[in-house]
Amino acid sequence: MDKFKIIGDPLPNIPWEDKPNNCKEIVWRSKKNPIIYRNAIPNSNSIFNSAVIPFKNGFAGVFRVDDKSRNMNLHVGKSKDGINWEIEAEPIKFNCDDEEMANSSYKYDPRLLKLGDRYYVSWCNDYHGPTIGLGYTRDFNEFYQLENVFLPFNRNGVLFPRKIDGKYLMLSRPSDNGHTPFGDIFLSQSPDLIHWGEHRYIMGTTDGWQSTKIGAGPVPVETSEGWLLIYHGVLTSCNGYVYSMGAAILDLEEPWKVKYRTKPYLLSPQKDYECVGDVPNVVFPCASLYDPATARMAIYYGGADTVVALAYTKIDELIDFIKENSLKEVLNVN
Ligand code: BMA
Repeated sequence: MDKFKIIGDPLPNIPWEDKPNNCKEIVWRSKKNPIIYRNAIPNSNSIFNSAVIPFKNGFAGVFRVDDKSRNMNLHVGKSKDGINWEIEAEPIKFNCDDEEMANSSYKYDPRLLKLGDRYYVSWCNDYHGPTIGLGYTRDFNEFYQLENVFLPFNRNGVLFPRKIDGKYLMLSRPSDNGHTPFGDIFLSQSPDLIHWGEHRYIMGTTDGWQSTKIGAGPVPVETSEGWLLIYHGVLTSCNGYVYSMGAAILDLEEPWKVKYRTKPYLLSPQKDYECVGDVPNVVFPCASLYDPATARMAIYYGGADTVVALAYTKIDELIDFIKENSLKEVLNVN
């Protein structure tokens, strides 16, 4: 794969299924979907919107588990192949100096990222309303919780995989205390992962599938064309919100500048496990694995707030698709 440069460690054991011959889509679903069912552990009501990452010779993950009392919490999972997962029955207990922060009444929608020898988890954390929680682990055994990143209300906090200009970067979507009927993606910067500022607007809603709100999905992927950002977009139908998946390419050095952004969605709720569940019509991407040598990418997404599903794409073909199918009127570079 030498058309574009994709930055990242080799991942020859990435889960993969070739695109079916009759498939014309740029992103295609796993035939094994859903890969995690709602009742995969004894007390789970649902398992969805979860994050995975290469770990040792296989994979580790932080999973959103809503239990049968409908508490939302984070659980560790391990897998040899990225498809069959063993999820721990008990939620993660974070080591944390601040008791109130540690005992937040809910944690959900995790993202995962490796920086140095630490695996960072960001999630939506209750602190007098939803905001962005941040913690790390080195071994998926002991977890440490840091200060909340922002004031409430905020969701969809996603870190960048490297510093830019000496600063850590995080995407987020300021929101309200409920099922927010608005939402744009912003970026914030920090010298130390504690103090955040220099906030920049990245992009907002447009029309169709992304007309109500948008939010960052998996950790962005660095390529020679810019940062590849997969995100979710929401429209409001007569039946409620509909969550689909799209993608954008952000400027490498100034990622608040949007170079391209898909007009059509890449994946929308169409299969029964995306349309039927606790919250119908939700496709919600939270993580991706990729192999730079082959450009293969596996995207993990929640289906209908109930199950975890998997889809695939080729990064080089996806970048071409985003460029060819980009919105023109709302970009802020070129
Ligand atoms: C958002 C979050 C997500 C969820 C989505 C659809 O506000 O709660 O976890 O997938 O709504 O219900």
